[in-house]
Amino acid sequence: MSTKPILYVFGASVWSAAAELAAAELFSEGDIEYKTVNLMEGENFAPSFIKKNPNATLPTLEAEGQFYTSTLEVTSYFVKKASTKVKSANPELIEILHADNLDPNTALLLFRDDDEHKAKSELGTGFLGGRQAALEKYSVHPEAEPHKSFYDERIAANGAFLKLYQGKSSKDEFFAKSHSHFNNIATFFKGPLLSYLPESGFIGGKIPGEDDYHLGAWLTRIAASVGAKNKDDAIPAFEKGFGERVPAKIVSYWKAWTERPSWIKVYPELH
Ligand SMILES: N[C@@H](CCC(=O)N[C@@H](CS)C(=O)NCC(=O)O)C(=O)O
Ligand SMILES: *[C@@H]1O[C@H](CO)[C@@H](O)[C@H](O)[C@H]1NC(C)=O
Repeated sequence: MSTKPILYVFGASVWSAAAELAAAELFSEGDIEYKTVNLMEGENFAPSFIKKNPNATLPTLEAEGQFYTSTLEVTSYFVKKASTKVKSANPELIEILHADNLDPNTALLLFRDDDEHKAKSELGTGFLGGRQAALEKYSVHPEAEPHKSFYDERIAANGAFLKLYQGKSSKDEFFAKSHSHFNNIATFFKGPLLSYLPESGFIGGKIPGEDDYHLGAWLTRIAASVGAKNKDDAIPAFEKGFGERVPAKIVSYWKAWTERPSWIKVYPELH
């Protein structure tokens, strides 16, 4: 790459981890500059960041005077620029993994009953509260003016979710939504996912391809959201969470990823 690209990341972000896996697989330490955008503190809502990515999401890549504003755009750019050739993405699988019904961020924040609400309360109120404070702070900056509808929408949506987490609104509807989200993930995990997975190695073959960066990050977040704390307790956590023996293809895929230096680098902790 002619000039050094800047990858905007956050340690606990699932999609930023997908881009980081790609970067670690395809480039050497020092080829890319990393800048942290603290999502817990809503730094992504700074008007200066919205200028880079109008959706205010991570990952974001700044390279050769351009901004790449989604996970797929970022990983595709990396794959195109890398000297190692890897299998490019299957658009169908990418669309599935990024669809709302399997959203890994919702997987982390959902709660299906009062016990789960209680267990996630600190995480939820911390994250949503940090975002709300940032939205309110940034929305009154002079540079925020052109983005008024951006801030209004997010203040309303994030504010409603925060109220729910704080126990200030009825939780019944969210319990139901959480059940259905959890079931969508369990269903995909036990069924359709298997049709994309190889018997061994990666979708990309012996080494991860572009799909694998997305799926590796998605699967790691799902492991974390069913309670896994490290690579070794993920399979039992899936089993407990989804109530069935974990398919051999998933066991093999999990092992393949978690042995790789890239995964070990990106995941000092599961998230
Ligand atoms: N479809 C987007 C989703 C990215 C996304 O949701 N990123 C999360 C972190 S994993 C984020 O930045 N959330 C901040 C926000 O939505 O305010 C992509 O593929 O890049
Ligand atoms: C923002 O997100 C929407 C919905 O996910 C997407 O269609 C659009 O392309 C995104 N815009 C940018 C600049 O990434």
